[in-house]
Amino acid sequence: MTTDTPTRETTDGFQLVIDALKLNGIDTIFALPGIPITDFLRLAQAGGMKVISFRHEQHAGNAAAAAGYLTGKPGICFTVSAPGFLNGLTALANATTNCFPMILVSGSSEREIVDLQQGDYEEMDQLAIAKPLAKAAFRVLHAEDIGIGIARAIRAAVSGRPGGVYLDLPAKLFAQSMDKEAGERSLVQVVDPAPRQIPAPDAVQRAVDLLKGAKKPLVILGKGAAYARSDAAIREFIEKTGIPYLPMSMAKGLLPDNHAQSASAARSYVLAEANVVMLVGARLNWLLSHGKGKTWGAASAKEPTKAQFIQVDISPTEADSNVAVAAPVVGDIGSCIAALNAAIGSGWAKPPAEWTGAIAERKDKNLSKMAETLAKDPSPMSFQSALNVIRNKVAERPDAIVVNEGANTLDFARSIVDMYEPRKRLDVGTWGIMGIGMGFAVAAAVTQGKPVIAVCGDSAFGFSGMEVETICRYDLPVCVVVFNNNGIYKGTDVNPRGTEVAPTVFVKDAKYELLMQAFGGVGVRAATPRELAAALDEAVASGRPTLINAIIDESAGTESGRITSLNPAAAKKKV
Ligand code: ADP
Ligand code: TZD
Ligand code: MG
Repeated sequence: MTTDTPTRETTDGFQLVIDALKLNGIDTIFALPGIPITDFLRLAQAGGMKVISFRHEQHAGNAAAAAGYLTGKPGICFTVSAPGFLNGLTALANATTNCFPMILVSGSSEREIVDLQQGDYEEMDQLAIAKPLAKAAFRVLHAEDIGIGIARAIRAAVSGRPGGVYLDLPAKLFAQSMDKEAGERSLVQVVDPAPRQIPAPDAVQRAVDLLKGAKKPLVILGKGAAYARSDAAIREFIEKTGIPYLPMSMAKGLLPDNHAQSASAARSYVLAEANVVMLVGARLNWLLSHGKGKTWGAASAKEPTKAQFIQVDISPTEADSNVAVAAPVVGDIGSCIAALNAAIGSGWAKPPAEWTGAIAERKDKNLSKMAETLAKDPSPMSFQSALNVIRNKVAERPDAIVVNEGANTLDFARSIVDMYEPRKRLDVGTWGIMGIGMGFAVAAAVTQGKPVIAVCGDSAFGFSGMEVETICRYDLPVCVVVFNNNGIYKGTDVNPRGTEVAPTVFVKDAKYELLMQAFGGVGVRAATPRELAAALDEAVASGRPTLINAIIDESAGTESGRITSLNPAAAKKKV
């Protein structure tokens, strides 16, 4: 005997994850397939999501992190368990370090087996491993909790100080089924995922009072300020107050680098001389010499600067991290800058002409020195003569996104290649990490739909070079320019024993351009600025995946680029 029970429609874990992401406006996934992610990615693609599949999880993760920074929505990366998860973890940790919002979602083995350590396929207690490297880490065990789990992950990634979030999804979860209507009801659309945080009026007033009397004020804009997307308010503040500013590398272009108040070309002077410094979305970490030492005009390395600090940041614990902060302003940068603009009012006196005049004088001197260097045309190319080509292209196409990694290739590009629009420069960030190149380039091309110019040292490029296949597969408008100086920092190191080559030296005259050709893209060797300019023009105009092998003088670099002082042996040798 059979009883006819009405068949109710069901849904499952796969579908619920897709529905939960879509409900929250997430339309792109960066990933690398394998059990149980393969089916998930197929279904996501069939469901209308953009799925970008990589050759190594680290680059999928880096792409998610860059997408998070560029869009303000968490970038999503899916990996398989244990080794796939571990490969993605570097990107998650790097995102957290840089305050980029991303979610690393990894499939995982069954809890019962993992917890008894019975040796499951790709067994690993991933949640425990991810926790110290992520802003937050969650696991979902039941299909009905997928909605709330994804909501929690999104909110954790983008609210307050953004960061990397890990979401552990055991393989069994994907196959769990539940009633379709109940499933739909279980989904959560996150309301106001990154709520504004209004600064206290007395904190704003304290900051304004300090700025008002300052003889030598300076504003430092960091990538937090770029991320905050308060470009107009920040520009209004800078122009209304007349205070000179310094952009940190990823804040370049937040105001155009040729802005009259930019003090970039007088960086050492303003850091050593400023008496009131306002940090906006920038930490006083190693990139700013911790606010101590000769960089800041102090007598010795450990001595803090005499300057007083105002720090505008969403994280209340950032103030006093390295030196005393006289006026912390805690809140989101948009709200803080709006409050500061209001508090300043109309009768604001601009900084003394002595200060701005002294800066202008140094700027002029340094800029004309740079112009002289850029005008030279040595053979083989110097970093500067090659970067002058990139500089001209970005001036012509300010909408292009520049990705930058390497040591000398990074340091020279940062000062030579001016940026004109916000969030157009992506680089090695807080860790100075190599290997972000192709992941960041893919994310920039996919999410912004603009030309991407990835300026990479030959060593740096090697970390993610296989992703040129990904760039060709998706036919992305990415032009990779490999600064080929035959090695790490330079190609001239010699092994004193005369056996194998020195550890920093690569195969001489390597034909990197063939890598792009291998997958159907354009590969060009460029030995002169003219050849480089022609290839770059063509690449940007055509939008075709291109790799330019730019031949740089192998003896031109310095060890560790501009951070030689952090490298005790090299600093001693003064190389
Ligand atoms: P940089 O390397 O450019 O100096 P950092 O990464 O050191 O920049 O600093 C970024 C800072 O910006 C972090 O302290 C972070 O808390 C802060 N931040 C990020 N987003 C916001 C925001 N929307 N509002 C306020 N502060 C923010
Ligand atoms: N590994 C990782 C992940 N990050 C790092 N920063 C390093 C190693 C050490 N490192 C640097 O700090 S720069 C660099 C390495 C290996 C490469 C420099 O060589 P390059 O650039 O060819 O990329 P230049 O132009 O030759 O200086
Ligand atoms: Mg090199």
